Amino acid sequence: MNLTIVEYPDKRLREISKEVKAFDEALHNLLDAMYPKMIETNGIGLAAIQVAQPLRVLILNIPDEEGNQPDENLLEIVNPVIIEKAGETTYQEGCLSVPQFYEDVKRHETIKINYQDRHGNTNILEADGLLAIAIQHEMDHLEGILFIDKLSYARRKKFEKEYKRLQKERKGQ
Ligand code: QAP
Ligand code: CO
Repeated sequence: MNLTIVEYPDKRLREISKEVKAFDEALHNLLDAMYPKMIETNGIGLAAIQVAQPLRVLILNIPDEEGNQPDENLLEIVNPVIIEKAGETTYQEGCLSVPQFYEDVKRHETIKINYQDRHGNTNILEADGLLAIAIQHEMDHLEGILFIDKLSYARRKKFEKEYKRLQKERKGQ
């Protein structure tokens, strides 16, 4: 499976992803292809819609204290639902689909989610810190929401201007 990252302003990023009902080889092939793509593009989180697959699937591998992302820290999350949330935290976010732009976004500080693994087994996960932020960011993708949608009007305008400049620079390369 050869995947490419879909980048803003591609409209496919606005699709609402569909619940996974078949925990089959096709799902496993997708997950198996998403992981190397995320690592090779220096990502810590990736939703399936970012590789043009509108399914409620996301993966995460939050770097450890040394900045490493060992394979055993990979989290595969299917059909997630937030069942509890508390607190507030701000973090300077980025996104593989919005390259080279970073801005502060407000999120819940801790969350509890219900989700399924690649085999359809149900799990509960309590998260805080960067993991909680990353899960919320990736779950937004399932609804067609990007972190830039959460910026103030002024910051969004600043983004649009800066992003156009960055795109021109990248084309010129
Ligand atoms: C989502 O983001 C996230 O602009 C994952 O040039 C963001 O992996 C979770 C990336 C913030 C928690 C906090 C972005 C790579 C990677 C770029 C990413 C870029 C190269 C973003
Ligand atoms: Co993203």
